[in-house]
Amino acid sequence: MKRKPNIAVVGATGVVGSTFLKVLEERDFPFENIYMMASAKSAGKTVKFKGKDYVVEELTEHSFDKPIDIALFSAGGSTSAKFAPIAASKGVTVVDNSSQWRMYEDVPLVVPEVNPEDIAWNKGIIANPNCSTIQAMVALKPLQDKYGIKRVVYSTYQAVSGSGVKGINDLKNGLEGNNEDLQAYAHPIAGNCLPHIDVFLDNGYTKEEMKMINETHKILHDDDIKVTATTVRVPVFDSHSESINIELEKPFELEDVVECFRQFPGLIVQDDVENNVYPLALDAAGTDEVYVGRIRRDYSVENGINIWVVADNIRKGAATNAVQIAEKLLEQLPD
Ligand code: 3JN
Repeated sequence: MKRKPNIAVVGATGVVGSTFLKVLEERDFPFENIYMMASAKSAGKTVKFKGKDYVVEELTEHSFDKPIDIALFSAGGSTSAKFAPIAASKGVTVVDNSSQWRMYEDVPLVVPEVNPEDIAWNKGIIANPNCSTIQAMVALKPLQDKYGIKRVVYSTYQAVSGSGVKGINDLKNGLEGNNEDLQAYAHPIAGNCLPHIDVFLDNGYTKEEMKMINETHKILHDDDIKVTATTVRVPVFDSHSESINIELEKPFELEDVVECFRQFPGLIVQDDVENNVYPLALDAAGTDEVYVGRIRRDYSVENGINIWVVADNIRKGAATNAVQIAEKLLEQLPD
């Protein structure tokens, strides 16, 4: 790379936005200028980055009049709907964490370990997938490459941090015995499992479930894979866990599957059941990798395999994935 980019963080004061800053700092992301932006409500607050205080500016139609190369957005779908096209029209490449643009045909949906080649055809907006999709993709891609995938069944166990501060508050309050005044959920989350993430759709699925199904097809470039999902909120603060049942196209040896997981970037095998070793939400929290374990044959179908996949939903499931996309963009930055 020849010069350092100017970057903007949109939604800098939110749960994902503040993790953008943490991850950019940890990875020593190169930059010339960095601009912190948020809605009028949060404008004027200060955020710390690399030991310096930055005043958050209000996001407006003119925010991208100054030269900015890359903008990381995590400010919700309606903000992205309005401001990402404005930014893109001014030459900014937007990496957007919301679902707003994910299924648009001219918007790449990218997990850098899985389909980095899709970044090349962006037209100014690149979408970050849903957190539950991202970690599943990192585990499924090596299987798709080696054996082909016929069908996938997702069952998720999702942390309350996926619902932002309100979800975290509902669990904290519930653990203290206060299940009144719920902020995020229709029922108490402490001591409970809620098979209800995002809104219900006419087909009986939740929006979260349909995101996983549709995004899987787009990222793996194969609409013929049969996919179904049940997404469940559990009383865990950080990291999503997923049971994934996969029917492969070709027969396999279990040890070869484990080996192809071991070889895949960003994926760590934790599978030693004799010593009670398997991926755990508490261990994954605060890290950037995806963990896979409980790797075993599914004897109920031909060429079936069951796995357990865990990752930090705010880091790999959101901020880290977006920053990894931005790192790939650096390679294409013009002089
Ligand atoms: O609930 C979770 O664990 C993940 C939540 C994701 C989410 C929450 C509100 C709005 C999304 C998303 O990333 O799909 C959105 C959205 O942008 O639609």
